[in-house]
Order: sequence, then structure tokens, then C-alpha cells
Amino acid sequence: MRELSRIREEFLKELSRVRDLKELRELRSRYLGPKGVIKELLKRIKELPKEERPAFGQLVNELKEFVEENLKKREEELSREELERKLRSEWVELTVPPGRSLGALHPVTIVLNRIVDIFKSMGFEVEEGPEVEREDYNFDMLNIPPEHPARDMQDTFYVNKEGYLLRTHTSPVQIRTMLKKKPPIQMVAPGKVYRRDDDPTHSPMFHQVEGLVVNEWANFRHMKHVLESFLRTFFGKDLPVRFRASYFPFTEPSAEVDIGCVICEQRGCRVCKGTGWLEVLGCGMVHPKVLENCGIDPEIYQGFAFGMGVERLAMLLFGIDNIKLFYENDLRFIKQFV
Ligand code: 2NM
Repeated sequence: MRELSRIREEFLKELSRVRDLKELRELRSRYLGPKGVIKELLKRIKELPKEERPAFGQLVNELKEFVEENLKKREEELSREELERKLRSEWVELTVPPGRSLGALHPVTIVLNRIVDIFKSMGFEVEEGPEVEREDYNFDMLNIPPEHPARDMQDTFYVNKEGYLLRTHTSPVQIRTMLKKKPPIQMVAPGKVYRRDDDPTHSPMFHQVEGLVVNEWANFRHMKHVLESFLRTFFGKDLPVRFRASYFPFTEPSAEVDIGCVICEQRGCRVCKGTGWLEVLGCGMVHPKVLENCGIDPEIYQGFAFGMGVERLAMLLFGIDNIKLFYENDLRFIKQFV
């Protein structure tokens, strides 16, 4: 009996040293396994006198139950501890803001899409063309004479290959469309254009959207309506709009379009130079020679065309005073627009 209580004490001491489920499994097999302490005790029953055997057997069984019960209790404790450790190590704090910020569209892209979407809603198709363009499509076909100052090396980027340049406007896309398709045509050409210009309001690369309508009935009043509707949709209010007579080689008559200054509401400010008006568009009836150059009979067809600078409209819409901000890609600037 002294031996049994020594085993019991020894077991409790060992149990208190167990740190995890693996150690507990080892302890269990050492006491309850096929060659374990309990099995060895039961084998020794034979060595005892007959009359002592039942009492000893009962004591060994009690010890076995004691061992089993304590192992089970400790196992439950250790399982709970291990689960808690696992949950703590896998904890994710869902209310912390993400470390990286989401992307945003560039303000020029936002405004370009806005312009194109308005014209699409009025039934215009979108056409595109190359940025390295044929000199004849960029100038000659548009009735821009060989001696015109716009052709000057001072104003145009010529590329090494003879007869090619970086397009100075998207008008050559209109030329390509007229050569490719028969009227009726209603299209817009969005994209990058290049001019040798560099100051706070001019960049050597900027974006334009130009448009063209050709059919048998297009007239100046149609054009006026389309452009007024466009501007009022774009700026989201019923702005004053005026058409001023102007000159382009590719249109006759030609006009420039002003809107009431969106910065000062026509009270006069630095942006409108005190006039209350801002120039935002050029337009006109397509010159008969341009239609003829593209194989369209000007006795049957007529058309109107227009062009606008995307950066200029973006600057007015968002109140930006320096065009260079669009090209520096400073995230503090570029993330502000939606
Ligand atoms: C403008 C202003 C006026 C224009 C003309 C043509 C074409 F190819 F049809 F002749 N495309 N774009 C045009 C007319 C562009 O931009 C200020």
C-alpha cells in the first residue's frame, strides 16, 4: 500500500510537469500502456497470498481510475490552452484601415472620359489614329498651306522619317475616317497631341477631343446646339455660351466658343483676365476643299467640326492653375479627383 501511494504521488508530480498534449500522451502510455506501471502492478497480484488479492486488486483499480481521471482533466485544460494560443496567433484586426491605398483615375482620364461619354450619348462614334502621323494628313488634307506657320520646325515635332511628324491635333483621325467611311458620319477623336510649347498653360504633349459630323443637312445651327448642349452637360449648369467669329484653314465659317467664367461667375478674375469669359472650343463648317480632299462631294454633303483641349477643360472644371501638375504624378495631387 505504501508502494501504491508512492506511485500516486510520483504520477501527480509528473503530471504537473506536463507542458503540452504530446508530453501528456507519453505520460499516459507510461502509466496505462501495455507495458505501463498499472499493467506491471496487476501482474504482481499473483505474487500475493490469495486472501490479499481482492483488496490489492481493488486498490490498483482505484489508482487506475485516479490516473485516468487526472489525465483526462489535464488533457481538457491543455486542449483549451492550445486552441486559445492558436486563435490568438491567427487574430486579424478587421477594423484597421488597409496599409495600401486604392488606385484612382488620372484627372485627365476622368475629364476625357466625361467628354467622350457626353458625345456618345448624342450618337457619336469614337475613332482613334496614330500619334506618329503622315504630314499630309496632319496639314495638306486639312487645307493648311505649305508655308503656314504651324508647319514651322518651331511649332511641330518632326520625326526622322521623311513625311512623318507627331500629330499637332487629332484632325488627321477625321481625315482617315472620311477616307474610310461614307457619310453620314458623326465621330469624336480623343487622344494625345504634340506641339513645341512649354509654359504654365502649355505642355509639349496634351490631350484633345475633336469631333466631326458630315451628312446632307448639317448646318451652323445644328453645331451650335450640339456644342451648347455639350458644354452645359459637361459643367453641369446652364452657363452663358457665346460664339465669336474666328479663322481656321479647315473650316469656313469658323468660330471660337466662350463660356461665362466658371471661376468668378463673370464678375471678373485672374483666370478670365477680367473679361468674364473663357475660351473653351474651336469649331466651324468643314471647308469644301477638305471634304473634296477626302473624296466627299461638297455639292451634296456638308459638315461641321470642333476641337477642345482636355487639360484646359480639366483645369477649369477642377480649378487647377498650372498644367504641369498633370504630368508630375505627385500622388498628393493626383488622388484628389473623382
Ligand atoms: C478645331 C476647330 C475647328 C476640325 C476640322 C476637322 C476636319 F478634319 F473635319 F476638317 N477636324 N477638326 C476642327 C475645326 C478642329 O479644333 C480647335
